[in-house]
Amino acid sequence: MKLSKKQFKQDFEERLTSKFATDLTKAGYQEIYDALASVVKHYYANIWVADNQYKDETGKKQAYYFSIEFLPGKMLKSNLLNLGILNTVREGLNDFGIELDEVAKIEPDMAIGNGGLGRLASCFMDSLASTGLPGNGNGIRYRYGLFKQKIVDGYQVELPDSWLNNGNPWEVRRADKAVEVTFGGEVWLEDDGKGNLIPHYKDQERVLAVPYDTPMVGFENTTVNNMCLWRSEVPEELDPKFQNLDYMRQTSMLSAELYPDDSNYDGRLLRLKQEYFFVSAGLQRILHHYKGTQKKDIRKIGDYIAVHINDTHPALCVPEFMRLLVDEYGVGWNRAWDTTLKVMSYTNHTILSEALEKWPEEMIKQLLPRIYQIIVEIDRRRTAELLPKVGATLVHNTRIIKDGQIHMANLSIIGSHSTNGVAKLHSDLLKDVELHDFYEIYPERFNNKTNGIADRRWIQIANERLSGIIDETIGKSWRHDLDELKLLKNFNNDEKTLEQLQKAKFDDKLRLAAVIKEQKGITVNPDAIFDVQVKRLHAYKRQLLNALHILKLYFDLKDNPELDRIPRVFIFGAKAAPSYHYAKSIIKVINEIANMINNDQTIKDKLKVVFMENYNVSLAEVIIPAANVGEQISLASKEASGTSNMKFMLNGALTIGTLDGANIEIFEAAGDGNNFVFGLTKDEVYEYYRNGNYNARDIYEQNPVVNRILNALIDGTVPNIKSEGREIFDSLTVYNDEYFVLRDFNDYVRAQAELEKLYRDQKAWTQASLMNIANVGRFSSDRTVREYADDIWYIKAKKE
Ligand code: 475
Repeated sequence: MKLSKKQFKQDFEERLTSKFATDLTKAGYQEIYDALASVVKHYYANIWVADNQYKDETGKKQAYYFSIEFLPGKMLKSNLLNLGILNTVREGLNDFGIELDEVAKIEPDMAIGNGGLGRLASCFMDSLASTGLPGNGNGIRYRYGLFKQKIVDGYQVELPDSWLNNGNPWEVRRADKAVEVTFGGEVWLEDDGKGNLIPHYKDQERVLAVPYDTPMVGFENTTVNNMCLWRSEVPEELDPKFQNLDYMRQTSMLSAELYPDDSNYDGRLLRLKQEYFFVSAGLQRILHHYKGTQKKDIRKIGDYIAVHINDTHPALCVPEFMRLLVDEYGVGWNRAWDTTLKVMSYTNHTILSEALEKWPEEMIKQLLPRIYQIIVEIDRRRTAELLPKVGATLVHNTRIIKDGQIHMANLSIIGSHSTNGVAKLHSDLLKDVELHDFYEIYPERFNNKTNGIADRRWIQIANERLSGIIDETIGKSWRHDLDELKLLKNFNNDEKTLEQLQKAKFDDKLRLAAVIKEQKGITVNPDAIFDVQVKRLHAYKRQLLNALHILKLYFDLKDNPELDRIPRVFIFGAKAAPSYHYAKSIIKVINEIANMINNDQTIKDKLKVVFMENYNVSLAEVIIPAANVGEQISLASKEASGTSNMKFMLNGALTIGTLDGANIEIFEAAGDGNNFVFGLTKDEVYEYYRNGNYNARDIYEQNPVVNRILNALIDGTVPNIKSEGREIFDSLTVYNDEYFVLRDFNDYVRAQAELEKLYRDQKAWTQASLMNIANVGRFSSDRTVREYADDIWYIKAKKE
């Protein structure tokens, strides 16, 4: 949009006064932030209205991304950037003596997601709008987002994240669009005399679902999509039977809290209620809108909407859509089923067995009696149809209802036309191993969509310095098309460019060093290699491998203080699920290793270890630009894709990583020699599984380095970790090291040494860094959502 500085200043001052009856001399940061957000909202409101009108009038097909988590972080700068007014506003505020970055800090992170899956959903939201694609989000407006992490005496402590305390200026409550979602009670079918079976209900519990819309503003275009988040409330007119406080409590619980677990299935009733709540509310709204604005034949709805099931949490979309079509809109079963297949698509985000969602049949029957009937019917018809075609074994292996449980992945695959993994390797594993039986039956449904990241947030906002240098070097076209970064390759031997890249990295390291000092009181050397591992804490991601290597470097220096080593700062950021005991023990151990090393005067600043508290999107925006090295060291086959790997690449960090997830595609894109690869391959891991011949104890006993490091965990060398040290020691040496940490240790040490060697040659290092940046284009989520649009959703971008 066009906006003069003068106009902005006037709008802002007026808003400050009209909203808070104050002026610039007296306003506090909260007031300044609220007034600013309100002005920004005013700026995009008209674009939003116009785009909604455009969508309604053209009746274009739209996609709806159903996700139980979103992780957008802060919105202020992102909205300013996308509106094209970031600099105008920054300068306008400067004239008033106000720093935009200080104002931006007031905004709490919107953290209604755990990790990769939620952040990916938010990258998609940004990319859909920015590529002009009509694609909307649908989720839950949790009152409390992901817990805030504190580290106390080395342990993780969880505090509530009450992010809505000061209001949320971006959202719009749409009470007029509220719908009801019902649970429990009894249902029976009666013939209506014309041969139709009509469901009748008794004693249902009713919950009001109120939508809150948050605009997703496209980058310098005219698209504004919607992220709809549902809040649960007590309906105004209630059956007296339900009018009690307990009911009120239960109802508001539905949208009270995000489940803080990542990659894990938790079979609690409340979770199932949440899943049905936002699925039912979202689909009802879509159908109302379709009937209301388009007045088209309901039987044609498959031509106008696509619904995406982001992991299995929204899998109830399949039976709920069937219920709405058949029961509420009178569509015949077969037609409804064909429509459901056409509308639905599904993404799998993990092959970890503990994440595979399944619900006891009895629970679904009690909580969602009509949905249960529909699932039974889907399963029955499918079994009858497929038995003669593919035989009993395949049918049995892929049934939705099996062993008294409803298998949500099976439901998602069977009830949709597309199942995708999130990186090539992951999608291959789905086809070849994890979902092989489904692949045999429905090969045409399987496809890959390698993840991507919203590059606007992860470089234009997070790394203005680097962005500026790139502008100076190759012009600004990359800001609209990340592939244009390829032009940087022409400067791979240009001393000035290389120097500027080094300087930018150094400044970003200074910025992070200040944050580390402030948060942890630790002084780090900006000339050291900043080596970063940030992601959820999980055994398969092997933060432990990193920690063991740090101990090795420490012992090397203790044995030989004169050793010529490039100083290193190891930086961790990770939340552990509150119920994940082992992960929390690893946090404690890393913190105590950090204490020991940081307080050892003989080590000076050759080695520092920092565990940053409360890793979240905003902290990532400071940490990742400052990284020289990104750690992507999961056990091959376990990390479906990873997305921080792409963020590091974009910011010119070199990756040390295994051949897992999207790392493989990153290594290939960046070119040989520009990253550090180590460890078992997926095939080698599977070979061990087949043969059962891995013996971690042998490595402990035979490798003196490993021996010494592991002993340090239990013999008091690392102080204050008595039970946690023992727990980890045992997991490796007694319980045979589930994630092959010891098996990959030597090769990791080798790769780390190579990394250090390259770092000594700053020119060569910076060239490798440049090659990573230059080749990152394909990891833009703009590319990813276009693939979803073309291959899965069949939606078209708006022409500007
Ligand atoms: C993968 N979350 C990453 C990322 O595709 C991948 C599961 C159950 C309950 C709550 N959260 C989850 C995940 O499974 C998850 O975040 N998976 C991650 O999805 C995006 O890049 O490799 O681990």
